[in-house]
Amino acid sequence: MGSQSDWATMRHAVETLAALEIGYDVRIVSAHRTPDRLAAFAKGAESEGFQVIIAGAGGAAHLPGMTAAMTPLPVLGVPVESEALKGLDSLLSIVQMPGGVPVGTLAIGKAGAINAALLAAAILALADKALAARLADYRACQTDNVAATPRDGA
Ligand code: RP5
Repeated sequence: MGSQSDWATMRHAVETLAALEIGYDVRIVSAHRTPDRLAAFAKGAESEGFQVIIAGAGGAAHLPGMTAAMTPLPVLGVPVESEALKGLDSLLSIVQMPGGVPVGTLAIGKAGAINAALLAAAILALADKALAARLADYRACQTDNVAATPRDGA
């Protein structure tokens, strides 16, 4: 993520990865404040053993796109909700990549963070049957937890 301030959103991605027993590593890497750290991370991610990168950032959110420019790994971008523009700035910064350098862009905020983890899980599950089974369980559990009728105070 681009900043400590993104953690309140990005922790939802981490919690989802943990629930699915997927190994992860969490780092603050700012495209603007720590550009050298970004280049070192993105260029070395594949050889470090990463398989999918989830990059969350807000405002002028260049982290996902710059990461994608420097790695062959799939990059999933999470637009963090910004105070000034409610994350629309983040979304547009991340989603509108030029053809040739893709970032899989998720929804703004918590839903996007959760879905980035689930999408990463789906990618990894293509080559991991045990993970595919855990992901299927997660989805089934989610379905079971949707009540047929609403309750007061729920
Ligand atoms: C972006 O700027 C970060 O991803 C964060 O969402 C935003 C604001 O950062 P802080 O000023 O809160 O550190 O680079």
